[in-house]
Amino acid sequence: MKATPARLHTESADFEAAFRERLHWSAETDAAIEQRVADILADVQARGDAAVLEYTQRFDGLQADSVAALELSQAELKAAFEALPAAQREALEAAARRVRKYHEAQKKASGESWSYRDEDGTLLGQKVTPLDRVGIYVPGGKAAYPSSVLMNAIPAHVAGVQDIVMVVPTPRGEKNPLVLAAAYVAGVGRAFTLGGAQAVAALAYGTATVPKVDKITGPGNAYVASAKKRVFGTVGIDMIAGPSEILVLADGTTPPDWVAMDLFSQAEHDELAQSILLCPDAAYIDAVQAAIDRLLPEMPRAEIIAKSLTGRGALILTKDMEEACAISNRIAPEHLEVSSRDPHRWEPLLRHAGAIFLGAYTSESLGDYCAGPNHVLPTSGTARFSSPLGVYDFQKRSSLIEVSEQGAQALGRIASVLAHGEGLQAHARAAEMRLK
Ligand code: HSO
Ligand code: ZN
Repeated sequence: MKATPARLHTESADFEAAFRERLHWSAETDAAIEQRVADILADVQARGDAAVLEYTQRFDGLQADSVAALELSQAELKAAFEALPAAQREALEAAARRVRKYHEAQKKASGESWSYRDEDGTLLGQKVTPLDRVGIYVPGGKAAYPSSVLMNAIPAHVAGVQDIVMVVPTPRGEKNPLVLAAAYVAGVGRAFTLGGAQAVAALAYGTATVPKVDKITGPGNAYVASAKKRVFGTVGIDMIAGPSEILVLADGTTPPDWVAMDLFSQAEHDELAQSILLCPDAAYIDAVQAAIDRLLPEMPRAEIIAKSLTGRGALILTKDMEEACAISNRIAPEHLEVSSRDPHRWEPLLRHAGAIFLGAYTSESLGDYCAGPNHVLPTSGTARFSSPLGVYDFQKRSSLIEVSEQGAQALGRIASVLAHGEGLQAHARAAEMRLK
């Protein structure tokens, strides 16, 4: 089996066309899926638990007498944690500690209320409050990631969310012990073995058993993504994530094997994942391709990696590191590794990326599990306008305004003029009545 990413050279005449062709990504929606999801949402909204139970039996082959019987108790989550091998228990706890510490710092830096007073005593500010209740969707099936349980639940917990409700599809009732254990470690309050559009519907509308939440976060398949889009507005959602991506910006000083394995690490997620290398050194690009050829046969997921690298991967030769940074900004990757001896020289040039990993030792994989920052990141170029999942996704802000008697004089005159300009008499008089 061969993994042959496209070889591109910025100086060649067809670079622009080849580059655009490689980068092109359409999150095309399948009309049949859209229709089925719309039907499921309407059905759950109308019939509640009964509909949820039927879909769970039909799609997950999971039989139960009631939705209540599909709830996992705290005791079961705890038991799953306690039954793990010590190494897994300790790794989960160590990861959780680091993720918690990072998000606590994030809350301190940008998630606290603030206010100031004008000279006339008027108080203005912003009050930050956590959401009351959030739903976390955890995929089951081929991509069941305990680390994602931590990455969703911990920031919610740090934000101060009281009720964290997890749903996880559990085909034929086969539970993933690490997922249950991660839920325990992360402080998930309630958990249900439900999945698909029916689980999203249950969280968005509420049923007799599943509590209605204020926001739903977490990745899922095409049905889940479509359901999240449709319930947006009834509840909040985090983002619609596409396949994973990594871009390595290399100056040629990192061992090529390290870079090859980092490219593999995202490619192994999904045949549609995208791994790209940008480098000004042609010999180094050859060395990375040689490492790919040598290491691929060792990989259990070689087939997925080969499809991803050959179908969507690219090794791009640039004029220099400056040009590599400029191209990286055009791509706005989910994960950006600056594999350089001098990463801080390039970091100021990098503007669009979900997460930036500096230096040869900062494998993206460490960020996926335990460095501390969130691994739920904007994909498909959306890092141009959006941010990692964070404490702020589980908070909201209210403006605070307290106008003093003196402040009402100055503000009243301004408001009155503008209100008359808009032809809104009641507005004008409300302001004028408070003038002395
Ligand atoms: N790289 C994935 C997250 C993940 N990796 C979970 C391993 N487990 C998306 O950022
Ligand atoms: Zn990953």
